Amino acid sequence: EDGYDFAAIQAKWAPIWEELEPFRTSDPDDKRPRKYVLDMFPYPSGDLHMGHAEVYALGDVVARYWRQQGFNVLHPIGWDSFGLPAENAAIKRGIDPRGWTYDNIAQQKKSMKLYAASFDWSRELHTSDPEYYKWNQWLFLQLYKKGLAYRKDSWVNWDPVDQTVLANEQVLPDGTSDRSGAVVVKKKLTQWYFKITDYADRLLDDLNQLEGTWPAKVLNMQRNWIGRSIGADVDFVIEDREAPVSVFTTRPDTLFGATFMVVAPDADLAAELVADASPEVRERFAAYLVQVQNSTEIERQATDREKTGVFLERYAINPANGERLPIWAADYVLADYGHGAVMAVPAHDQRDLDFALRFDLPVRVVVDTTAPVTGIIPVITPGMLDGSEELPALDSDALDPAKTGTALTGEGRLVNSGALNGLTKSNAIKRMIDQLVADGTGRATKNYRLRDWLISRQRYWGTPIPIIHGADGTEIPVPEDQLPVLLPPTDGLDLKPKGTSPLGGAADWVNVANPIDGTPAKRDADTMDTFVDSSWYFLRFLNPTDDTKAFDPKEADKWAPVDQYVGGVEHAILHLLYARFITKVLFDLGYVTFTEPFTALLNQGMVILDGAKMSKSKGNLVYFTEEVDKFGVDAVRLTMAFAGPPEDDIDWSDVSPVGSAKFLARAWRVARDVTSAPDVEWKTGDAALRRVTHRFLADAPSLIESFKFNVVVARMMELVNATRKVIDTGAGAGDAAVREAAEVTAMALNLFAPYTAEDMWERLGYEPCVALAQWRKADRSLLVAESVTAVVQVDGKVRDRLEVPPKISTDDLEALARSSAAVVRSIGDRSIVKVIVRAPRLVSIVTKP
Ligand code: ANZ
Repeated sequence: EDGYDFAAIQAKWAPIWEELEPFRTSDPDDKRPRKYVLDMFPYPSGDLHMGHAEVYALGDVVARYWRQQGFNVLHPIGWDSFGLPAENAAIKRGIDPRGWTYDNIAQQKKSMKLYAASFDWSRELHTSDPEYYKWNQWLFLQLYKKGLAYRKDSWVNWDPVDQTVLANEQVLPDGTSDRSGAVVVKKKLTQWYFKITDYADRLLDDLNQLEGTWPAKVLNMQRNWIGRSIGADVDFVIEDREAPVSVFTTRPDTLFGATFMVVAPDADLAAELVADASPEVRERFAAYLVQVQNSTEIERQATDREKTGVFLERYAINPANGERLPIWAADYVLADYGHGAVMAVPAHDQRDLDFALRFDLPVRVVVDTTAPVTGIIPVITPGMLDGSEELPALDSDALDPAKTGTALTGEGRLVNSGALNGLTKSNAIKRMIDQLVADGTGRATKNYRLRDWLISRQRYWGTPIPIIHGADGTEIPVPEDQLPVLLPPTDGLDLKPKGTSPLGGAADWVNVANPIDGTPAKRDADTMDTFVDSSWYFLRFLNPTDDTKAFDPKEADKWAPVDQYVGGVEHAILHLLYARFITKVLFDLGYVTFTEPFTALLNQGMVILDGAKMSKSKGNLVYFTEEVDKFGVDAVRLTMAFAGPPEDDIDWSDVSPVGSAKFLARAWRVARDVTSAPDVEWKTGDAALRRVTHRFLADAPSLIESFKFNVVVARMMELVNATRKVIDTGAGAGDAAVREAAEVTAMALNLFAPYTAEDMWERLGYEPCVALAQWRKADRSLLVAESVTAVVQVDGKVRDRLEVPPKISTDDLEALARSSAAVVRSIGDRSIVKVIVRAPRLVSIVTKP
């Protein structure tokens, strides 16, 4: 009874909350304003880890806070339960991925409940349930109908040993697989894509709406990923070829400086152009292509790598001046960006210059970067103006890219460029585009780094793609009333990756009658990228058991978009981009009335140990259950909040769950010691303690809203110390201010340490749940400062600062100032001619000798 026992407190309150369900958001007539707080849902691999402990502690502060501010808060949770780890575990142990997944969910759920995040468990969902993935299939069909889901052949990274497609991230810098060690090759496969590139402009422009509520870092990462370039397409006539070849350039102003053309060796164009070359060149090209296909995109774009390439024995005609330009194939040009071909301007592009110097190709300067562009000579000394010093001579060698090896990329004025001569870069770009348009040889265009989203996977544990392939090659969407297309059981299936989907081996499943004419047909055997599942899950939480629609647009109007999204920065690009894309598609289809899914985003840092990311292989794992067993849920949660700004990494070796536990015990003992009754007369209490309490009440909300959780915890520690002082050495445990402080502590501790808070709340004489108690309003009259600083000046110089009551009278303040030792000393034997008093802040004394 006497001591703080976190285990007993947890054991007492967990079942009570389970029964009361205080966080269920279900009353349709609730008139309070709404907040949708969402934490990124977990992938159920094993038990919860410390990263989960952090995100669910921090997201819960926000959810609990808005509830106490009078909002109807939706705070759901579910499981992102399709994916590779389950499948790999299943292959390794010869078990069903279902069993592995749902066992892990059961374990995580148990831990999550113990961890007491304030979730509405009635809305729990699993993306691997047919009730959920049916709607992935529905979503796919909506995109398909709009022409936003399509199939195409594309080059993928292929691991010939594991017989599987690899993501770019799985290919090591030396070109081998991080799984099997085999040299990764490129293979052309037919894959499903979502046409996210159609939304590139909107995905980029709408980021402006998120300025200030999303971390600047994430906005930048999204902008770079989309990577919009403004420029022009220029058409080059190719000798002995009917159709011209277009290139994309951001610098059409440099067209007169183009001295050769480069095409990507792995583009179809290269193969076509080389076909007429000499046998020796054809052979050289073939060998080069193999080498190129064994390198990654990152390697190909590395600037420190010696340039390689093959001359194709073909020529292009420069549309600006009719010059013949040799055409080369080189791997620094990528097949799937722009048109897979570039006009090379070595004087002004470093990659082109490196290439030109390596293969002895001409370099022609067409922008004089020493020329002033604003009409003002940039570097000038007074001596140059009066003629005593000579104007610096231009060292043309020092600027010649062919000699320095450095391309001239800066601003300047055009030279060697016919009608463009003398123009600045931006004017020359405009003039050149006008000319190209007039000649019919080019046009202004935009290009994006963003590629279409490859969504098909040749794996088992995912959502089957709802398409049937007719014998004649037609694609027939599965009629919506036949959804879901259920995953077949794993019995008899070989799940081992082999480049074709394991589902293809389920004969009963894959062979179907064509829904149109009954002829034999086959189901598409690929499954969807699990990022499809998580691209719209925030909408499914609104009515997760509705089997008639993916989500209810009326509920979406009420709740969405998500007011506060919380999760790791590792999802800064793909997940957020995909969710933003799908939201815009749903907007265009008329299902939602907003275009951005997450109004505000909080990224928490990582939990690390001794400065390093935790990982099994490094052996530096801190286990969630061990920490919770040792220190208690509340101490772990409080430690997460107290560790520092949420976006910083938390080094678990630097923080002190022991210290957190001690503070919690201290707070708890305050509630235990209170002897006054709940209906005590507040105004009678210790005035100084009341001021601390009300200042906390006034300050905490804006601190929470700006995510300064650590500061709020520090202020609570201050409050508890002040309370203890009054109990032990002041008015005592029966004082009204002590009760008030204890109640405020319990109420605020609910944000960080819900078990301790609930137990305090009960000891203070209240029914559960403290989480539903409303945030007390600060009594503003108690916030007035006790003293202000008055400045005393003598002849304009500050001579003293006095702490005075804010309501001090003019006369009293003048008297105080005149009696200040520092003032008396500075006046000396001079006489005072004037005293100006502006109570309570200023006294100004003017003297004369
Ligand atoms: C001529 C030129 C002259 C260029 C100059 C740049 C500077 P961003 O900004 O990334 O869009 N390029 C075009 N397609 C390419 C491809 N498939 N692979 C590699 N490089 C490609 O870059 C656009 C520039 O990258 C284009 O402008 C083109 O080189 C090159 F002084 O054209 B530029």
